[in-house]
Amino acid sequence: MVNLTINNKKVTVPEGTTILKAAELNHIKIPNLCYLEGLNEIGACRVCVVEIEGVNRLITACNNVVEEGMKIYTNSPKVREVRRTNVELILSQHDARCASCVRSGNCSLQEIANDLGILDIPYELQLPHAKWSEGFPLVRNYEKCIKCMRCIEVCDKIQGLNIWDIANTGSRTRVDVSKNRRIEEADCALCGQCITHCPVGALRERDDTDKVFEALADKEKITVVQIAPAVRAAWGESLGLKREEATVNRLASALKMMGFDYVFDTNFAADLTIMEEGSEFVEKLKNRENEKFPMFTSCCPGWVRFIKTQYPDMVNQLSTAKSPQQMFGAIAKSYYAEILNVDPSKIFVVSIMPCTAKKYEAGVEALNDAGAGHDVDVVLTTREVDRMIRSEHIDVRFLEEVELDSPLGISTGAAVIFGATGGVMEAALRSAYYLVEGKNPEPDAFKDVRGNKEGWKEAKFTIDGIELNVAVASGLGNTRRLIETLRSGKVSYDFVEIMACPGGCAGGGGQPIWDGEELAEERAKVLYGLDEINDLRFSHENPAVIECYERYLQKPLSHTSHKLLHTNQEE
Ligand code: HC0
Ligand code: SF4
Repeated sequence: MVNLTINNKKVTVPEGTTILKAAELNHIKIPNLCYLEGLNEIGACRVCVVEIEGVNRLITACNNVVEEGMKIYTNSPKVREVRRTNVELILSQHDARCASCVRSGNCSLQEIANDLGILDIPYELQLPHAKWSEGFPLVRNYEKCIKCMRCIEVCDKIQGLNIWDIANTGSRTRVDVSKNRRIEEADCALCGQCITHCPVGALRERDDTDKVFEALADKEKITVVQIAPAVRAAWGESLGLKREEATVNRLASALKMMGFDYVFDTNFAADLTIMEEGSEFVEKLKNRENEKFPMFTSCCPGWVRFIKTQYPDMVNQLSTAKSPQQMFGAIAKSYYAEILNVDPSKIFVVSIMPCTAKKYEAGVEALNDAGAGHDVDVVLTTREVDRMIRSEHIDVRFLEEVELDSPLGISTGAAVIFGATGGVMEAALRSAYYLVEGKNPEPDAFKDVRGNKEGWKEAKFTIDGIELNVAVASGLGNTRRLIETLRSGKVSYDFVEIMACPGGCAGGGGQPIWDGEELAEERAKVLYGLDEINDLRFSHENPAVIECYERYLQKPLSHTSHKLLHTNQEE
C-alpha cells in the first residue's frame, strides 16, 4: 500500500494506482475529458493535471501512479490556471454552438467549461475544414472533435477494426477515417461504439426524426412502430425516469401521444425469428454430414457487416433468417396489411432500435420483400426517440401506461432477452429442445449461455441424445478471437451467437450515453427480469405467432416464410 496526501487529506491506496483513481477512491473529483479506464489513459487533453509538491511541472493524473509520501494538490491556483487554459485552448478549436448540438446537456466539455466558469475564450477560433459523407448512418463532425482519441481506441482495442486514426500533422491534425479512406470504403461495422464513447458531439447517428414527424403528420399514412428488446431497458435514462418507471408500456403511451397509429413490439418478431432460425438449425442437424457448422446467428447487422468484410468465406454459415427488425417490417406490410385490409404501401414502419447499424440494415435491398417500398421505412435510435419525446414536450413521468397493440405486440420472455448477449442463443435452445424432444425444457435450462463482455462463453447441452456445443460472443474484438480460434481448429461449435456491441444490444451504439460508462449489464438485468415474470417463456408458445402461422405463413420454413423472412446472405 502507498501512503500519500491529496489536498492535505491522508490517504492509502494500493501500489500502482493512478493519481486519478486514488482521488476517485477518496471521493475527490479530478475533471478529465479523454480518459477511458483501461482504454485511453494517454493524458491527451491535459484537463486532469495536478500539482505535486516539490515537482516543478504539473502532471496528468490519469497516467501517473502514486508514490509513497506524495503530496498532491488537485485544485491549487496553478492547477486551476493551467487547467482553464487547456480547456480554453480546446474550445478555441471546437464548434461550441451548444444549442444546436445533440450532446448539449450530456457533454463532458460543456460540463467542464461550465464548472471552470469559462465565460469567454481568449483565443481565435480555428476550426478544421473537412467534409463528411452525406447520408451515412454515422456522422462525424470534424468541427466538434477534440482529438481525445477515444473513438480510435474503442474501435481498435474493443472492436478490433481500426476505422479511425490521426490524419495530417501540426495544426491540421484531425481524427479521420484511417488509411486515407472514405468511410464508405472502410470496413466500418456501424456498431456505433465510437459514438457512445465520444465525450462531445463529434460523432452521432444520422438524424431521421424529421422523416418520422413528417409521416406522423401525413393523414394518408398508417404509422406502425416497433420497439426493440433492449430499448425498454434504457429509453428512460436520459428522460430522468427510474428503471422501474421506464416500462415499455409508458414508452408506448408516449408514442401514442406522438400520433403513432399502432405501437407494436420487435419482440413479436424475435419470437418469429426463433421459429424460423430454430427450425433451420434443427434441419441442419438432421443433415449434419452435408452441412457446415457452426451456424451463426444473423440478427446483428454490425456482425453481418463484419463477417462480410473480414471473413467472406464464412458468410454461407450465417443463418438465412432475417433479423427480427426486418421480419417485423415484412410481416407488417403483408400479413398485417391483410388484417387491416389496406394497401401495404399505406403502412409506414418505424423501428426504435438501440442500434446505429439497423439504419443501414433497413436500407439493404435484398432484405425488402413485402413489395411496398422498404419493409422498414425509418429506424430511430433510442437517443432519437428520446429527442422526439422531448421535442413534443411530453412529460413522461405523468403518462398512464398503455398495452401494446395486438397482434404484433404480443411476445414472450424468450424474445425480450434477445437484447442481452446470449439471449438469442438461449431463446433458440428453449425452442430447439421443444422441436426435437416434443416437450418444453425448464425455462432456465440454458442459462449457462448468458454472456459477458470478456472473451466468449461456451456451453454444452444434450438434446435428444445429440450433444451440442454452442458459443456466444459480444464485441467484435472478442468475435475475431473466437473466429480465429475456430479456424485454427482448436475449438468446434454447432451454433454461435454473435453481437457486435459489448454486452449485446443492451450496450448498443444507439443507446443513451453515460460518458463512456458501460451500462449493458445493468440493462440486461432488466431484460432477464422481464423474461422471468412473463407467463410465456417459449417463443413457440406465442399465441400471436401461432396464429400468424395458421392464417398466413403456414409453417416455419414454408414457401411464404422463405420469401418474407429469409434472405440469401451472400447477396
Ligand atoms: Fe437487437 Fe434484435 S436484439 S438485434 O440487439 O435479434 O438493435 O434490442 O431489435 O432485429 O429482437 C438491436 C435489440 C433488436 C433485431 C431483436 C435481434
Ligand atoms: Fe446493433 Fe445490437 Fe448489433 Fe450492436 S449488438 S450492432 S446494437 S444489433
